[in-house]
Amino acid sequence: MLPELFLDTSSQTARIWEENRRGEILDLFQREVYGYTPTARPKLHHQVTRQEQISPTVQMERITLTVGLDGKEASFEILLYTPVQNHGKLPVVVMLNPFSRSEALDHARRDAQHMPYQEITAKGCAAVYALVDGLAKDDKDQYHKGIFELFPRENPHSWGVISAWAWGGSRVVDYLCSRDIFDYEQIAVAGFSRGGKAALWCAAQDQRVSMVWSVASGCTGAAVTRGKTGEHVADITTQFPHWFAERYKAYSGNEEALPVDQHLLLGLMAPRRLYVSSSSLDSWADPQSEFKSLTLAAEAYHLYGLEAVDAHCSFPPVGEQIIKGCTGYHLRGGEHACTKEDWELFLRFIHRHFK
Ligand code: GTR
Repeated sequence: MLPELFLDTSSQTARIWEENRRGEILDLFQREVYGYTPTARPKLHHQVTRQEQISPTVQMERITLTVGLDGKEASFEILLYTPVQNHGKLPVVVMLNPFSRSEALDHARRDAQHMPYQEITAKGCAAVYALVDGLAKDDKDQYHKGIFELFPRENPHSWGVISAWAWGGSRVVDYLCSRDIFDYEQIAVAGFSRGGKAALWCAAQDQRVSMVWSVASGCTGAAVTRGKTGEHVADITTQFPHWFAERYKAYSGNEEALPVDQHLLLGLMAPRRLYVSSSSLDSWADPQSEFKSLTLAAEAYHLYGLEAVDAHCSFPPVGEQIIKGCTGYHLRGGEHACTKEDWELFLRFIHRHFK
């Protein structure tokens, strides 16, 4: 049995959702799954380390974002791509990239499957490639350097590395909101795989994010945990003990006891825009369970009288995109990856919703 959006069926309104239930669900995800995000707001500084026009149409800035608290600091880099010709405020797509720095930069150099800035800027948007592993390395023995020196893990409900990357996404939003070239109402956050988990968790907590895209985020990302194929809580917490609150391990082989499931995480996006995509051969992530989660999240959108991909939509064939109201989905043919085809389909969704 999946947990319900509301415990009390007689009180299902957008007001009660916003004032009450939404916060309860968010708290459960913090306490039991991702851990509590620190509430202190350290000072954020930025330094532009490089600025160049990298093509006839694209300007690139390399920026270091640094946070400081009690004499300690942690930094990460972002690559910001803007169209050379730009009229008016720019919508932005932020891609959280938690993979190792050289791998991430290599992707960027190859015109990145992970961040095709030419195509994004050609659509009149800015693109940000956020190298959030600067805050916390994806390594169970090394992760505690960086942001965890400012905010250590102290108890079984303390934050883990997925939360730290998500927190980095919010610091990127802070930075964007300090520059008047961006449209603060049109900020999308995206991520692939472990980055997709972080993107969803960032958007769930930070309502300045107006659109989220998770690519093949799978277990503890978009996919409902109960009944999914492939990766389970036991696998993910054993292989990546640093990703979540320590408490999450208690649900290994005991998923039914979780007070939440991932469709509720997707529901936390309502009434904002939500896009999920999967790869057809990715049984570890489980496309069917990602799609199911999205259709169940529709209930939160319906509270606002908004349309969303719901139980009336069937699981699409490979290559087909479904967009219904505020949410969308596609299933790309192939392996676990984030490809140009994924971006093309997502850019259609952006085009529909951003100016
Ligand atoms: C796998 C992990 C998945 C997914 C993936 C990735 O090893 O089990 O949950 O995050 O890595 O990030 O590529």
